[in-house]
Amino acid sequence: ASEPDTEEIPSPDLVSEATRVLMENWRGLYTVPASGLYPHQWSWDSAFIAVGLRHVSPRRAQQELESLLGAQWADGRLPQIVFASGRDDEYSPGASFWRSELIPGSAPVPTAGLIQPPNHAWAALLVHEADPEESRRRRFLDRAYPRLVAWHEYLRRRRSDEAGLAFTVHPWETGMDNSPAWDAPLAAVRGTFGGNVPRPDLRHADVTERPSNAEYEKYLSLAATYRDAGCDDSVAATPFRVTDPGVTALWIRSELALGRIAEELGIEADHADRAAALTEALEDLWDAELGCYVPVDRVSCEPQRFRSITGLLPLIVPDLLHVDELLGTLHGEHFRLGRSVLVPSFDLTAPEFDTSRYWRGPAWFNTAWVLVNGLLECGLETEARVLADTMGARAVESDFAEYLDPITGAAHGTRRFSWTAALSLDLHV
Ligand code: 9WN
Repeated sequence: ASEPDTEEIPSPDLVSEATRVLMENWRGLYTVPASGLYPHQWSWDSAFIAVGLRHVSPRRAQQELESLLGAQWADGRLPQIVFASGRDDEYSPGASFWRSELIPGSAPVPTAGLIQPPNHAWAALLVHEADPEESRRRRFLDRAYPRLVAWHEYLRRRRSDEAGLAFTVHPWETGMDNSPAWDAPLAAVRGTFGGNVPRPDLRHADVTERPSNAEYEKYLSLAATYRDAGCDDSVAATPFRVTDPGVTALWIRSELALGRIAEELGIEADHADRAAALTEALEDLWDAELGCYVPVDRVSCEPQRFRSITGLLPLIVPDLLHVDELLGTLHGEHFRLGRSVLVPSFDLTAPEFDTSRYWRGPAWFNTAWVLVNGLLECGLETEARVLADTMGARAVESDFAEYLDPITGAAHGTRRFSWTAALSLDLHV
């Protein structure tokens, strides 16, 4: 008798619906994270989106990254947001807050001055691999590589501490805006924005799901301080300075991808050595008692001792020292892999845990995708498949929600969210 055929057949709903979301949110050269709430191009969103878009149109996936790389600053930074013209009232802070055209060395287009996590080189490699012929024909990697190298150089030269780890100067830079891990560093920031906090986001999302006004006061005050220093890292006295394990893990994975890209281009470079040095430095963030990596506040020099999703992302780093303990934490009561919905963004047992407020507990699809890759890195193919399948099912069922209640699976945030569509698609074609 023949073996039962258990091969996963991609769900037609997922593939066609996710493609539709990506087409709806495409703006000619890039994709918005969601129409309404996020009307511009975001940095790490674009990289995640390109990873899914490569299955629909490798050329569009290349353009997605190229348009972001086209907004690179002279110092190599890739900006958190590239602003679409004529949409200044729709998102705050927008182009009229940043006035990037007044800052020497800024991009040729209006952008924010902050950055986001460096997942771009990883995405560029995946986009190339989807259609190497088209990529070579368009000289995609030849053009992207020097810009990606300059981006990593920016992190190394302008944003690294003595240990070689990059620091972020704003919660937005971590991509996990209101994680409880930023509560203490943020509480120590004295500035406020004078109570006049524009919140166009609340036209599109429930007030209980977004960061609070008090947090927004700090966010805007920090951004204004950085902007007023010309976004110059050598002079900006940044009252928020945090080293983050998730940012570091993505940097390492991207540095390794740069190594592969250099090989493809026949360029000799030391990306593997850089990745190894970063991997060693990452171990400084290990917290043995909590069983995960933790961010460190570089102002107070205090580790932020919480179990949060950022501390699990190092699973994507090859040859990690504490992989078994980290897997134990992912499976244990704090995140309950397989028993909670996707992976909660924060420790389920902690008093700060919140089922619906943004990065204080809800489960996100981008971190689930990173962890699928982490499980694969650890050789746990079955577990990776189960998480990937859950992502696909939950994405369709929630109409591609921005994030989910990790206990009930209820949809939260905006819908038809681009990276939810892109990353679920990536795991199902
Ligand atoms: C600020 C776009 C971005 C994501 C972030 C997510 C959220 C912005 C916001 O949306 O942040 O950058 O307005 O809250 O936290 O990860 O890149 O999708």
